[in-house]
Amino acid sequence: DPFAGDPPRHPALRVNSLKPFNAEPPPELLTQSFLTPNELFFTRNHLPVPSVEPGSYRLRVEVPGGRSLSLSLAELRQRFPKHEVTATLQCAGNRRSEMSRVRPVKGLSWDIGAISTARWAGARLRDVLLAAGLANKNGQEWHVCFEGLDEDASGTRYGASIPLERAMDPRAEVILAYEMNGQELPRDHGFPVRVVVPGVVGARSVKWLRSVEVSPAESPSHWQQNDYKGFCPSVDWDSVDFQKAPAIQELPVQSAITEPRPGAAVPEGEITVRGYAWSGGGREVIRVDVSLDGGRTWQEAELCPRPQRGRAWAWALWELRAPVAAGARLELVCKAVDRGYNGQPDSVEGIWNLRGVLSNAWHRVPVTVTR
Ligand code: MTE
Ligand code: MO
Repeated sequence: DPFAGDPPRHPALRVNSLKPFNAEPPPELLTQSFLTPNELFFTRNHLPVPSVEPGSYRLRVEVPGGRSLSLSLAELRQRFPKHEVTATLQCAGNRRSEMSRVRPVKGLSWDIGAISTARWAGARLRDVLLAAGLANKNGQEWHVCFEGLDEDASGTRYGASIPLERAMDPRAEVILAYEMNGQELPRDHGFPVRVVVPGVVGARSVKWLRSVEVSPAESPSHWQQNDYKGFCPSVDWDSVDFQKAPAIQELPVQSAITEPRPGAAVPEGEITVRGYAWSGGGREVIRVDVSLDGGRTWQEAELCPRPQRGRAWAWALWELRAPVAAGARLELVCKAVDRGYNGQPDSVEGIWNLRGVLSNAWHRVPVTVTR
């Protein structure tokens, strides 16, 4: 069993697949704190968790025309200033289960919890690439390819890439993280080193980082080339051409209701609706609108104060309290607006796609009010 060496996990996690391990926290725990506790952070593994002996760990860095580096964990910690960034990671498949209800899709059936937030710390990728002697690639659309230490039986490793421009932009804050919420990275989240690409789909934040390579082409990996792309609702598995669509990088604006849960009976008097909202590219969420009547009338939710300055790499948690009368059947709905005034689509039908990615329609939660 290639998964026999996987680490123990928290019993509260909702498991979507055991081997490889994929799990999300229950919605009501997700928004209990701004930073998701490490043991509750959603986990998305494609392969067995590698066992890494930290003393013999080396990170290979390859830059064309530069010198190749082989960095130990101690060198990564000592040679480069430690940079901290609070960032939300979201899987492209978050809320996929709502898409499958319209028409079946291929992929893990995530509910609304394939998203979590942590304070990450590590070396800036930019600093590491400069130390490797990266020459000026101005005006050229190069890429930084990452490979993980996790591999399947045939030796194929997880890989992904981001544009070099993002890697080198100091304001993009891409780091090679060795800490998560003040602790060393847990095994499920990439011990000893992972990439964290704020504002970008989780798939590019490669865990158990083995190598970093600057290249004129995107990563040749399956997960960069033939997955994590969006398509027209009419495209099916016979007609799909993965080379036609760009790889997902920044994600669209997203929000969901974490409390109450669909089908809940809430007591009359005052209802409290809670949830999260987030947008890709560091675009701050400026507003969350909530409806109690399926979208006919709206109220503005209260956003919890944002603890950090600069770009909004992390989600906003929000809350709305409203009076409700016994006997009512409510359809709670939420939708967020980001700094670019981008909104969410009102229904799933128009954004349905065969892989079930980018599922960000208005989130709808039916509840009844009891005496
Ligand atoms: N990195 C490696 N090496 N292997 C993986 O399977 N999964 C990716 C990404 N990095 C993955 C990986 C995907 S699809 C996501 S959404 C995030 O890791 C999830 O990170 P997490 O498990 O820490 O939440
Ligand atoms: Mo993902």
